[in-house]
Amino acid sequence: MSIHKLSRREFMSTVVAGLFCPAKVLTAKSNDRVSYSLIAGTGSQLLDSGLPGKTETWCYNGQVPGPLIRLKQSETLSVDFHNELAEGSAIHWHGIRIDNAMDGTVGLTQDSVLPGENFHYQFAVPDAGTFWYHAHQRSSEQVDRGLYGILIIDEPFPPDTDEDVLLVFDDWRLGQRGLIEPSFNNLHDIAHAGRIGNWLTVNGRGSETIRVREGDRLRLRLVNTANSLVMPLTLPAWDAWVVALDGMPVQKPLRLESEISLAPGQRADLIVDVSAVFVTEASINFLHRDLSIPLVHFAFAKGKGRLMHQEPPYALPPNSVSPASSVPDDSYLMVMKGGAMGDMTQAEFQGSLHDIRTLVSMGKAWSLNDVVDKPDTPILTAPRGSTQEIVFENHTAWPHAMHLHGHHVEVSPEMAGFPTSGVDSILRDTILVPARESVQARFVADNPGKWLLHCHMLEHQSGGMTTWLEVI
Ligand SMILES: [Cu+2]
Repeated sequence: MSIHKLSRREFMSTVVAGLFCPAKVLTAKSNDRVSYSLIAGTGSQLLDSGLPGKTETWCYNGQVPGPLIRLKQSETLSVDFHNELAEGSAIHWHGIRIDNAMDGTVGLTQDSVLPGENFHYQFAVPDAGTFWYHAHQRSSEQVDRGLYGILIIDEPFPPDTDEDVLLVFDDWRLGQRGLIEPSFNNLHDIAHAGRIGNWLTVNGRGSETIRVREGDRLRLRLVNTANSLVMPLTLPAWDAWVVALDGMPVQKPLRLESEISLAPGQRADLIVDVSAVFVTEASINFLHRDLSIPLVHFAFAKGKGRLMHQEPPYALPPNSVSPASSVPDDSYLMVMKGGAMGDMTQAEFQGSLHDIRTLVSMGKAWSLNDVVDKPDTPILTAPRGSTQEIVFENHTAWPHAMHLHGHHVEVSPEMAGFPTSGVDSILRDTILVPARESVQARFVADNPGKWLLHCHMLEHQSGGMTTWLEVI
């Protein structure tokens, strides 16, 4: 199913009023501890699709995205989670270098939080940046239905900007009556590009409008929460720099031309200078085949930006991530196989070898080193403090967005999509491994525990592309 706009209605300010207002979610703030309450349940929301009625969702506190959680670097986040869904769930804090017991991975770090039950998450947030949280049980359906939200960790001294703008991009597969089309985890989606939607939203609605003035310096926080859609986004022809990727500051701001691409789970923080208002229209567009779909509109307001910058922005202060050694202690080759037009003929699943036909009949289509789904034992056991290298060798006809929990990995700027940046390396928690290509990733295994490593195209994860490693 291809992406298309079902209607081209302009953003209406009245839509905002139609959104569910969150219950009082920030329950307390004391010294360095910030408390929130998140309730997973059902909701309904206007997605501006042009189809009648609201879309029924699964969500946190009645809204998609869920409540924005925001605190300062080094503070402690305390979240009372209550599950009012009809099935078990848990919350993963994507990109946070977190205490393992708080990682929210059902079946690896915690038990499922069953209907009616509670779980208390509490952890320090070591890194400033743009992160997100989402369900991590049957993620391909739970996240797609809307169980996600954004987590912003502020720097002690944030960069001097006129506006700090959050833009959360998602795609939805809607049926005729505007309801979420329920064919989750069908084999076609699993074995191809995943569940690609037919309707795009920004911040939970059909489009977003940002008021800007000439001379404004904007910080844009872009987040791709889609199940499987890689999003190439074009920006207006203003001066723009990438200052952070997946929550981690880049060594120096990377000058951006007109486009940035985000794989599922990835984030980018940009500094954009509104240098000219003679253009009557400016927008952020999603590129799909020959379509350029405007999702974010910039509306020009009178006046001048407070800053009127002439100089490029400074780099954000780095988070304290240990640099990987140039010579890794261990190197692990991860061969990725499967999917349509792939060469997987057999693989191990639940301790037995199966041929591809049998695997497909069980909804499995992908393997990592010839193993489908996470094995009983970790693929590697890393001594704490060692530098580990993983070489992702993609033998499939599809790109994969590989996400490691609990750590960020270093990749070369070429492999991160910034070949001419002049920086040594780029830190990410989710790396896009292009079809039939290889990517080397290195990291210091300094966070003890059991960590999932999986494709963040959630249908691929569900179809077998998930494994785990342990840091001891
Ligand atoms: Cu994948």
